[in-house]
Amino acid sequence: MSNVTSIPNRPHHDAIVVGAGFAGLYMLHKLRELGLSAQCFEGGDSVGGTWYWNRYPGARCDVPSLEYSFSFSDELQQEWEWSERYPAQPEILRYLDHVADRFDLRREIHFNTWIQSARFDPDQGMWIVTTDTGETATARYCILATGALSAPRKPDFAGLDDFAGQWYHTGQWPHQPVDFTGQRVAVIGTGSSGIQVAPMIAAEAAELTVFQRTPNFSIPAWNQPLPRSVQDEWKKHYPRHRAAAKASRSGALYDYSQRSAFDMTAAERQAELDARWARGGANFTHCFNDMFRDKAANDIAADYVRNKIGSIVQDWDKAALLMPTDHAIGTKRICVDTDYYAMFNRPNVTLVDVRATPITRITTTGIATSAADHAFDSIVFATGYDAVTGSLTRIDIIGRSGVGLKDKWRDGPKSYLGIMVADYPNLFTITGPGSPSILTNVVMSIEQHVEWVADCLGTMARTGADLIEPELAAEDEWVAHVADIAAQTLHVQANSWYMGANVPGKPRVFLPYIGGLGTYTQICNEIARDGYRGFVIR
Ligand code: NA7
Repeated sequence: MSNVTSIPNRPHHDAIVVGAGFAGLYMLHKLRELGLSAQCFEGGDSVGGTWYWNRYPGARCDVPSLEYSFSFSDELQQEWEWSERYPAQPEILRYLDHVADRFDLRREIHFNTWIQSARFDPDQGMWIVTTDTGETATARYCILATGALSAPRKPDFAGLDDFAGQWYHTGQWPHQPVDFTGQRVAVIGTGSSGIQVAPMIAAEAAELTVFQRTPNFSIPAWNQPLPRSVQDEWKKHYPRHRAAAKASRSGALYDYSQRSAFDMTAAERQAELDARWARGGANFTHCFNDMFRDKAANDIAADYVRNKIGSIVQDWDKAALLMPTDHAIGTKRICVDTDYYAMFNRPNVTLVDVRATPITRITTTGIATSAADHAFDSIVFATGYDAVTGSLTRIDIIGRSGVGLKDKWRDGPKSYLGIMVADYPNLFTITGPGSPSILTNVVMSIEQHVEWVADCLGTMARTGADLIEPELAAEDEWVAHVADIAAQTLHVQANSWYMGANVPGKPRVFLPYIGGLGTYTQICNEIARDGYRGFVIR
């Protein structure tokens, strides 16, 4: 890619792709199939996206390996061997490296390069992007494959610069292994990342202190080596399994109960919950079909998990602190763990309730709360992400009328189908806000989006069109629909990152589409079949 100082009359590329994780890699592959030239920009020095950055000990996907993988190439899904029920970060990264090599995608990726701005030039009908390395590139289409959980929330604690020890964010973990042996370590945050990293550190460090503001519900993973027979069976029936996953709510073959909690006897409910706990994983939250609409049904499952916490954690005060009571189970992202609750039985693990005694500052020697000073050698921030929108709004994106996307989204993201934004022609967001994205097995959602975008670009090429943009009315209608269906669930009552509640000042809007991947896919396909209803194509 050469530096472009003056903008040529025609685009340098047909498409610019931002990000080389699951979404960017598949997008590049599809663009090549369409015969379109593409340049991908990636901030890391290799592919992987979220799985490139999240290298913390214990990082593991909570969707089973056989499902959290591409389905677009049968050769790929047949040849790749998964080793565990749930894939650990290094294995996912190896898989994505393999995908990049197998489909020869690296030659179109510009690594170590962050996109700083993207501006649509209405006169030339092209996107002009600038990078942190001072380059400019132009393209007809700009495709943001920037990830939903890829903008880490920078720890905003006073005094951090004064800390004499080492500190880490789970989402920006060093490439070299970190040795906590003999150290006093703090973990701040008890979402999925904190719950995964803490038991690993507890096993290594002299002392671990977990700073918890809000307890989360966590279900055991019961992770294990993947039996040969299971892998073979899946590979034999992949087409059937994939079709079922794509038509499902979550893009994964969970066992969705068809029964209301109140159509079951107490004994049946207990048996259902026992079976789901024994099986482990996120499937637990699909135990009743009214789980997310009826608080009383949800309470039954939540009580079950609270009782489990009480039975695992020996110290009653700790157990009580670990029991979530402020939200319905599953309305904040459910966590899936290995030995998280049992870890609190170790003599070297302490739990600090920072809801009762907030962190006031980081000191040179550790962490000060309103109640005490704690000394540490290392601090691990597992404090999460500016989810779904953060990776988009940190780029200065300017549309046709000169309005920044950040300004347009001041009161919450507005997008048609989570794919395109009115006034931002030829700009596509893969798994953007208003699409099922993070509520699903995101690889299936990514494939659906990439294929829809590729079909759209193919149609445009065939018909000689070179500009597509959603109508404002279609966008408004979609945004209202996304909000309406979310309002029918308990999810909107939780202070979750789904709601933007974890980022101070972020508007409280339920970010993903909760109608399910299968339904969403049907809607997208109908819209395309209707001549891209709600879009203007020129
Ligand atoms: P999450 O789920 O957003 O968790 C972040 C945690 O950090 C959560 O427990 C927060 O408490 C806590 N937090 C954030 N800021 C603070 C401050 N200032 N003080 C104390 N505690 C704080 O992020 P994860 O990385 O764990 O997981 C993100 C997703 O990645 C996950 O859901 C999976 O989909 C994969 P809070 O709940 O806000 O009180």
